[in-house]
Amino acid sequence: MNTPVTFERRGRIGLLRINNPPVNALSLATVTGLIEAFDAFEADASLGALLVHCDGRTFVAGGDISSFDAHDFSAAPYNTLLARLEASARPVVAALHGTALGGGLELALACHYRVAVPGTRVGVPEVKLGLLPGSLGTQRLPRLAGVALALDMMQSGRMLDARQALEAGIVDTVREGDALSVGLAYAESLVGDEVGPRRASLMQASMAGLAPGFFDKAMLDARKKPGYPALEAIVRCVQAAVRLPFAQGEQVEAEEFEHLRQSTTSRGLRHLFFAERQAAKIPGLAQDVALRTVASVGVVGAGTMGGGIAMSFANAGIPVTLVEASEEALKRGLALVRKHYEASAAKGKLKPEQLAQRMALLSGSLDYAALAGCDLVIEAVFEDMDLKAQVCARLGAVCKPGAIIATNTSTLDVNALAAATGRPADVVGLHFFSPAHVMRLLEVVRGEKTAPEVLATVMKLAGRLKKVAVVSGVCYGFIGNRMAEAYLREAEFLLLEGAEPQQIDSAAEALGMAMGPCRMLDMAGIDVGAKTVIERAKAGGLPADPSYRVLVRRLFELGRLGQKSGAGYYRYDGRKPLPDPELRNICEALAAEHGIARRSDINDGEIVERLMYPLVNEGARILEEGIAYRPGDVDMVWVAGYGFPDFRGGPLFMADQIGLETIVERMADYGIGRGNAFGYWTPSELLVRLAAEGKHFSTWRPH
Ligand code: T1G
Ligand code: NAD
Repeated sequence: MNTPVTFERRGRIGLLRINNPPVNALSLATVTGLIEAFDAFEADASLGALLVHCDGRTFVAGGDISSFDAHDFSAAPYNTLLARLEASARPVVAALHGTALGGGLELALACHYRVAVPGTRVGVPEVKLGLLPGSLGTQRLPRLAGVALALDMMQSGRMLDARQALEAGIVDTVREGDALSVGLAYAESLVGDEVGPRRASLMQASMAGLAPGFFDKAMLDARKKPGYPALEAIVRCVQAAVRLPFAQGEQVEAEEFEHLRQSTTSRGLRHLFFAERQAAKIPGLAQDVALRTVASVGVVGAGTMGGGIAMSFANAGIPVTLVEASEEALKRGLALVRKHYEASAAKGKLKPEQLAQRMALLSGSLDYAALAGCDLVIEAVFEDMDLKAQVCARLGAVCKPGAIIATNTSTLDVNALAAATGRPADVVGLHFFSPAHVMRLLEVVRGEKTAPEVLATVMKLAGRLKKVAVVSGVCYGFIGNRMAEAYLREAEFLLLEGAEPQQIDSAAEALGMAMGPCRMLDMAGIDVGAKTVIERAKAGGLPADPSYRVLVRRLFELGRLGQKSGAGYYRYDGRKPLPDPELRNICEALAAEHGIARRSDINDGEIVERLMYPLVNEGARILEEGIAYRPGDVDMVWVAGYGFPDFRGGPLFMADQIGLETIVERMADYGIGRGNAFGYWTPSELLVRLAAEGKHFSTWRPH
């Protein structure tokens, strides 16, 4: 087993070398190795300076996140080492390359000098894990880079590039070359010039140039995001850096860090950190499966989704051919794409030359033959089985051998569409989320005949599109929409029973949902929602419950299509949703029609339970059926595609915190209270078993 840290002499320089692939994370063994290496340096007085360098693709990218769950985790040994490093009477230099992040940047800040090679990025992204820098970063960074920038870096988690780090005083010089040579040369020059140590802890974190009330405003802003307590804690630590001696500031940081480390919020965000990376791994798929080239893409249908999908590829520098059914539709589609880009340019998110570049990557045609040379073709025509099967058959004939054919269907049978192409091995579902050029989630639907290399190719491609790809098996609605069905079903019943859209949405948003179910459907389009229910009814897939999602279908019949028609669950003043008494009338009529009792005692607690527990239960069914590989995949789908609060770790992680036993009990209560003729409140076998065994989704593994 390779030792993660070694120490050697390089002339007058001691070289402390870290080598813990893939990102030199600070595992326990690495910290132990660092301490031993520094002992060796201290023991050899003949050395003039110490260089801290990392092998591999990056300097230390932070503490080992997987170690933070350990109940006996402590940052103290590492922090003590950093204090010894800084106290060294001989200069200590850090040579930076790759991404020096979190505990890695804190290591560098404890050194006296920092040199970087071009391409280096530095940052303290702990806030993304619900944490704060726990190795004196909250005390040293404000002293080196100034209070305002340090606070911003810690609260945003954004990285600085080498030039910005130099301007900020975080690094002392940026030099071409490999980090080791640059570092050794710099250390040598310090020894040669007899330059002594320079300790950040002895510097002042000055408030110079900052407006009065700087911290009051920072604290007010932090409190606007109650789901992220780390933001407030960071303000308190930086205030300590300004107002208290270093050692007392260190104490404040240690207490805040430990409190956050044990918090459900941070555990949820840490869970998602690994869930996102695990989602990219497909069990049973060889690591070295040969990938197909994707250098040109075709999109059939330039509507809401087709346009956004084309933008996702153009944004990644991949040329796209859009094929439409009519000249008018093609023009409309391309004009909408240009409008989106112009809106980004107007916000300064896109330079004019970038806009021109991206539009130049897009071409349109009415002729399917224009797709013959594409490596990947994605169909995004209306959600109609017959139409899609026709389109897939044409693609099966037109696309070149080896091309991948994908469908963006939300709900239809991917295996049937694959069969329609006549080459099912080349077919996969690529379910983008609206707006496709914005939403990070990509559900990759694995058909029963999808070839391994097709799956591997699109998973890799997702990274180029900056998407989080999660694999789903074939079933109605895949992972996300299938769970959303249970969620939307209960939202509807709550409305028919007397709850108001604004009450339901504010209860969901108080939980942390980016948008409640009523506003979400109004934004996506009531027609889109209704059509999926109608299509499902046609395919005989609906429960035998005559009142099942009757409201969305009635709104569609009434032309209340949501935001785009000015009324849906709400009426709209522009984009502003306003309560609409007419909706209560519609609900009262439907409730009477279906014998549903109206109530006035529906509270937020009931709303959240009725929205979330069936959703969690459907997630459990999806796991036991093998539609999703891991609970983390289900959590990633909801966090990256449905605005589920990441600080709750996703619906299944949240369920573990609530307690599966409680969820099973509450579902039984609702089943009794509301009747369970259609099985809405029947917990899945997996949920019942885990609850009975006192287990959690987080420890569940497929057989
Ligand atoms: N701990 C453990 N594993 C880590 C890790 C970490 N800090 N960073 C990455 N990995 C694993 C990751 O799971 C994956 O594993 C592999 O490395 C490659 O990562 C005391 C408390 C560095 C920008 O938050 O942002 O320091 O899936 O796929 O896209 O104050 O990883 O291959 O098995 O993401 O090239 C602060 C987290 C920690 C940085 C590289 N640091 N990492 O991105 O590769 S808290 C962070 C990243 C801390 C101190 C506190 C990115 C990256 P596997 P990858 P990448
Ligand atoms: P849309 O109505 O906005 O666009 C569909 C486009 O397909 C239209 O422009 C139409 O002219 C074109 N078209 C129809 N027949 C065609 C043909 N034979 N050849 C070429 N083009 C043809 O619909 P949308 O919302 O973009 O949905 C498209 C697909 O994406 C559907 O399967 C839908 O379920 C799925 N989807 C939609 C959303 C969403 O939120 N809208 C999200 C995910 C997936």
